[in-house]
Amino acid sequence: MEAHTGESSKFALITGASSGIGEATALRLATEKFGLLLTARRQDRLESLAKRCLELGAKSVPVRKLDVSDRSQVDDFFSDPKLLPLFSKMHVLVNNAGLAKGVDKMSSASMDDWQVMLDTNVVGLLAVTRQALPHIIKNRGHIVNLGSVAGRWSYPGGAVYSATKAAVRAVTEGLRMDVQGTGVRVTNIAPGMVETEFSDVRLGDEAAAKKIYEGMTPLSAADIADCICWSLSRPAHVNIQEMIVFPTDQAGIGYVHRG
Ligand code: NDP
Ligand code: 8X3
Repeated sequence: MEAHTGESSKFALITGASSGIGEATALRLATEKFGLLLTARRQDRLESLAKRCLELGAKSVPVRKLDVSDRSQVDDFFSDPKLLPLFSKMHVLVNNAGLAKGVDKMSSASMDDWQVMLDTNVVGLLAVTRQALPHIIKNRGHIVNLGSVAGRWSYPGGAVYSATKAAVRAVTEGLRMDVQGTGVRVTNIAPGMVETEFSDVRLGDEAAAKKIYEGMTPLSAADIADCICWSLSRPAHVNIQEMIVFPTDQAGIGYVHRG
């Protein structure tokens, strides 16, 4: 492990750290002695996660309530004088906060759900990235964006979620070009089915969410945290541009083997 691991002076900012992939990434980076700045809307969850991260070896784990879809919250967060010393040490930004809402086809889907997905997955990611960039550039850091296989292949009932993740992929690609020469790395992680709270949030029905993973072995949040941390730990001259990761039981979107 080289580059951005094992150095106590380095900070990672993770959005959407209160659950799933964000939480697993925090735990994983804690074992590598990162300082962590954990954000999400559910602050109580962040506080208990911070305790676990400290037990695992994280150097310092401040937490902040942050709704990435609220532009003024993002602006206030990045201009908080208490956080400025951390931003100046920020080497890693994990743009993980995101969600899907609904599975209805476009003729009957909710415009409100579309707005929430666009505001969170696209505008929220852009707002955080724009504010973080000067610090990341100064530190020759690394931005990891959570895309999805949905950003490459759309599916019925998933058009708008897929559009948001296609946008994440496009932004990742363009940003990599915009920062060329600064030493900054930009990575798109594109998972298939990962069992987290994602399907609960999408369907609003715990039993229906459980059924999605019935009879197959999905990826775990820890599997994706591994991919993120592996990308971060490559030497400074190696940029993992994109990682597409499916569970073995999922050959493609809609092609799931259930034993
Ligand atoms: P979870 O629902 O378990 O976690 C989502 C996280 O995002 C939570 O911590 C939630 O925190 C946070 N979040 C949601 N909306 C906001 C917001 N407006 N502001 C700040 N934080 C927010 O799902 P996953 O861990 O699976 O999802 C993480 C990322 O991975 C998402 O971008 C998702 O699209 C992507 N992904 C997930 C896949 C899967 O199958 N699970 C596959 C491919 C990609 P809180 O509610 O406390 O704000
Ligand atoms: C989540 C994966 O296939 O449910 O990004 O859209 S999928």
